[in-house]
Amino acid sequence: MENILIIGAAGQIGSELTLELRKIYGNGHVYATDIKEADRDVRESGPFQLLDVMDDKHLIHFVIRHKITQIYHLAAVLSGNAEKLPNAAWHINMDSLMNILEVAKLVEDVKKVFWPSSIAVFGPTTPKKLAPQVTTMEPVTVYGISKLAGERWCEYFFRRYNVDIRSLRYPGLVSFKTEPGGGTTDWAVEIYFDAVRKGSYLCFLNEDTKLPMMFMADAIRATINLMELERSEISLHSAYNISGPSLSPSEVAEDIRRHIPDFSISYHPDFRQAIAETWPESVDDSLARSHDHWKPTYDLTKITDTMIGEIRKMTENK
Ligand code: AKB
Repeated sequence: MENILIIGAAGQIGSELTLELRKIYGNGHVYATDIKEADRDVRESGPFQLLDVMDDKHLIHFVIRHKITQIYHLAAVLSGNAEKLPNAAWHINMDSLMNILEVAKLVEDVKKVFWPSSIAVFGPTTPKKLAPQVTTMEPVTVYGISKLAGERWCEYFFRRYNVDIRSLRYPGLVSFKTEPGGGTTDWAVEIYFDAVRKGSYLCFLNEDTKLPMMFMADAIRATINLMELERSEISLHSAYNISGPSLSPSEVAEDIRRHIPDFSISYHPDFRQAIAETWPESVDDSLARSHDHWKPTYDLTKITDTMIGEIRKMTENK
C-alpha cells in the first residue's frame, strides 16, 4: 500500500497532481501539505495539513506517523522571484531539498522521491535549439543554479545512499486551475486569463522570445509515468529533459485571435527578458521518450482551445 506526501499542494503543479494521485491511490492515501491553504477540492477530497518543509523535525515526524512511501517535493521559489531575494531563494530551494533527501535516506518506508528540475538549469552557453540531455550547463540565475545543484545532490544521494529520486526538467507549464507565481514563463498563463477577462495583455517578454512550454495535463502524466517505472528502468537519477511545444508571445496571441478576434497585446519587457534570453528555445527530450514512450498530446491549438474554454467557464460561474 502506498502513502504519498505532496509538499506544495497549493501550488500550480501540486493542486492538479494531488487530485490525479488521489484517483490512482485513493483519497485517503495522498497527504496534501503546504505552508498556505490549498484549493477547496484539494482540502476536501482527502487529507490536507499545513506543513513547512523547512521544519525538518516536523517533516520527519509527519513521514513516520503517516507511513509515507513516496514524496513529491514541489515547493520552490521560481526564477523571477528568486532574482529579487537571491539569498533567501537559495536557502529555501536548497534547504528544503536537503531536508527531503535526508528524510528519504533515514526513513526506510520512503521508497521514491520526485523533485522537479527545470529548463533553468541551462544557460547562455547551452545550445539554443534542442538543448541536449547532457550539455554545457552554466545557469546565470539563482533559481537555475539551485536547480542544477539540486540535480547533482539528487544523483549524489542515489549513488551514495541508494535513495531512489526521480526528476524532470519542466519547461514553462500552462494551466488554468492554479496560476503560477514569480516565474519567467508565467506570461503563457497570464495571457489567456487577460485575453478572456480584459481582451488585452501587457507582456513582460518581447514578442518573439520563444521558450519550451507544456500543458499541465501532459506534465502530470509525464510525472506519474516516471514515478511508476520500475527502478531498474530509470537510467538517470538527476533529471530528464522533457518538452512540449516551443512558444513565443506573438504566436500565442495570434492563436488566441481564433477565439477573440479583437485581442490586443503590447510588450513591455522587464528583468525577466534577460532571464528568458539565457534559456534554450527548445530541448531534446528523446531520452525521456525512449524510456516510457511518453510524448506530449497538447500542441498550441489544443492548449489555446482548452485554456480559453476553461477560463470562460470559470468566469461565467463566478
Ligand atoms: C520559471 O519560469 O521560473 C519556471 C520554470 C521554467 O522552471 N516556470
